[in-house]
Amino acid sequence: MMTSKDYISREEKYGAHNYQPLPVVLERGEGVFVWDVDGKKYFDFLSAYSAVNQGHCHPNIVDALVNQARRLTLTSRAFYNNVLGEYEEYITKLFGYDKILPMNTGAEAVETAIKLSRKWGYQKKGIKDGEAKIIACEKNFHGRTTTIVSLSTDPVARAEYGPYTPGFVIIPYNDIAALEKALQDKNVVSFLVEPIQGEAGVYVPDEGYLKKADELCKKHNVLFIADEIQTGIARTGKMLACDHEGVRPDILILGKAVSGGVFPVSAVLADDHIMLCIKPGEHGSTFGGNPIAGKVAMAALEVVKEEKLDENAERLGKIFRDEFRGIKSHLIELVRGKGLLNAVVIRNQPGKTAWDVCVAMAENGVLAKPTHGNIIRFAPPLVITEEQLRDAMGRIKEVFKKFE
Ligand code: IF1
Repeated sequence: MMTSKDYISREEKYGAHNYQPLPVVLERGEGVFVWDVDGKKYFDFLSAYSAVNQGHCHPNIVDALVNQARRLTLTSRAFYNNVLGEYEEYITKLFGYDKILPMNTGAEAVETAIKLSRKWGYQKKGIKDGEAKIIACEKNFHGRTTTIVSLSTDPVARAEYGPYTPGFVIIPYNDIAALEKALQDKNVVSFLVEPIQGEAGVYVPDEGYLKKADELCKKHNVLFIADEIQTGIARTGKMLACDHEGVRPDILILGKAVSGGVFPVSAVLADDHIMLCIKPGEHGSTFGGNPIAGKVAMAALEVVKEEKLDENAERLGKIFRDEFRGIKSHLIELVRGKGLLNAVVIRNQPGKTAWDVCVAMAENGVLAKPTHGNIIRFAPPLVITEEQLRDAMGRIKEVFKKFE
């Protein structure tokens, strides 16, 4: 019989050390719960970084996966398949865009948006070849490719991966004046932004920031690109975080929960005058647009609509923040977030760091992960009920009490 320790040391021995997981070995999931190899049950308050919004192993999504996998898994885009068009029609109508370009991972979709906005800049704005610039924000997180880490300001994600891709202008997040200044440069083609900065620690910008930024982009004929890979698909209480301010991005990037975490599916959405700047052969992917991805994504998005996960996230998010703000603990510096994307900033003390809190919460049946040393992200699957949320909150409170 393998123990948890055996599983962990095997990963340590044979796997690259590019992660440092909490010492929990999971083997099964259902809804908001996961179970470890010893049969211990946990609330999952990470949801695979907001990929599992629909809950673990949602039967409708798993059925879509299995049924399609038995018929046809992959054709490549060298041929048509009978699912892709159905999916394209479904998702473009759902989000209100002319076209989708299907990819697999979030980083690939961000790369696609970068390439697409540059193409648009050369073809539609008449920018001289090789001179396009893209504005991005400090503390952004858009993925792990060499180009994307080139616009990162986090040394952990970026250092020693150079030489870096040029053509990015970095401005402070949530700073309209800085954006306005950067937009004076005529070579700017797009502004790439997270509606809420996830990796930075769930940093919610001031109300009106996205709206104002979008207006400024329009005024300067610059594309507003929203990376909704983490904030999208009902996580923040609306289908898209941009919906809170009535903003419609020129280019919308989706990933993670588009598939309910069942399969890698990402998407770039835009209207024809932008999307058709890419011609046959100029971009693609072996797996992008495969029939499993299409069926899985349609099933996953239907679950979001049928189960009204946006409304649930909005309502339970408020309860979560109220309850947390009611905890009397000098370890808690502040609680912030929107919908069910929340973070708690911890005043780290020796033996009472965010990591220690997460280890103690795991022992008490709640899984969450520290980031940047002192921030804990709380993002349960959106299918969580009020009763389950209150149960989990009780467990979290016990941990903070213990640390007093
Ligand atoms: C890791 C954080 C979450 C993303 C946004 C693009 C991507 C991501 C806004 C890339 C990915 C991840 C990936 C994961 C950790 C993680 C994360 F901690 F970094 F911030 F979610 F909270 N845009 N986010 O958040 O998507 O290529 O991974 O599919 O890299 O360790 P991907």
